[in-house]
Amino acid sequence: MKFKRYSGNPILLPNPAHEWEALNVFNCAVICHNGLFHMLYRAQGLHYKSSIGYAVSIDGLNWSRLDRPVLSYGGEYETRGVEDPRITEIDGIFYMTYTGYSPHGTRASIAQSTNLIEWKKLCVALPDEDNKDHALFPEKIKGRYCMFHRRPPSIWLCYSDDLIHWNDHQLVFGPREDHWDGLKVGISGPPIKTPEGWLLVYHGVDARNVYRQGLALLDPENPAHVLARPADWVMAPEEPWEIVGDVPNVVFSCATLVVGDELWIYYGGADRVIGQASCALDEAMAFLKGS
Ligand code: BMA
Repeated sequence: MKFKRYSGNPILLPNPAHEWEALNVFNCAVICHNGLFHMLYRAQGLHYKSSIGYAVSIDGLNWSRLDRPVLSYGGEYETRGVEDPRITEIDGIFYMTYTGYSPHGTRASIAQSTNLIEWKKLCVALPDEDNKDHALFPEKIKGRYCMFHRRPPSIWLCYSDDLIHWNDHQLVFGPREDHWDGLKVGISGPPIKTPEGWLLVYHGVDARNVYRQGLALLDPENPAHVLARPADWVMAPEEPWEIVGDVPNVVFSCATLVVGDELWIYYGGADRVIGQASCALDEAMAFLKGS
């Protein structure tokens, strides 16, 4: 099973008219709300500091963007940028998990919004460690908030009562030696709840630094327990703009969503542009169950 790319890819390009997004637009979150697709995307100017831009769409393929970032870097843990947004709606509030980058390293940070444009920074969720690739589950599990994160080279999760203090860390899964995901793994977009369990799209990095996308299925009650993880990937860099860009050979997603009976992802191509790809949801589930 492989993801199919939208024929009009890439769907978003750097915009030389705006300094802050002149060089690269790439890893983005996308969420459907009130009949519109909302995108929060990572943008870089020539200084390589990232901020987060906003775009809106009726069909998820043709986008209009704001002329200014909606989240900018600032504060001790993000002096070098805010990166790789992922969005989860919980009880009517939107939470953006993003990476704060500074001389301290990378920090798993959270902001919140009620309208997807005005964002308030909430906390550095894991202040004492280099961490990234974190995303909230869309609902509480056994009464607590749950969040994926990445302690290199593996995917972890943890729990919280208040979204600020996080504990009970558990390993979900790590790299598989000599595979496409042999060096590092991290989640892509937030997980999707299905009757069979949590459907997770994740990225794997191999020994040649190629970033691909894969699928996993996790226990609905205890998502640290892996129910299925097929051996093969579902998407690898193939298009010229996925192979050549700012960082070569990268398809990197921060957005997983269900649209009708399809599973959609949005992804950064070679850390320079944004693309969309999809598959039938029942094909993804059959691929997981057959593994
Ligand atoms: C990862 C993240 C992503 C990036 C990828 C490839 O570590 O920093 O933002 O897309 O590397 O460069």
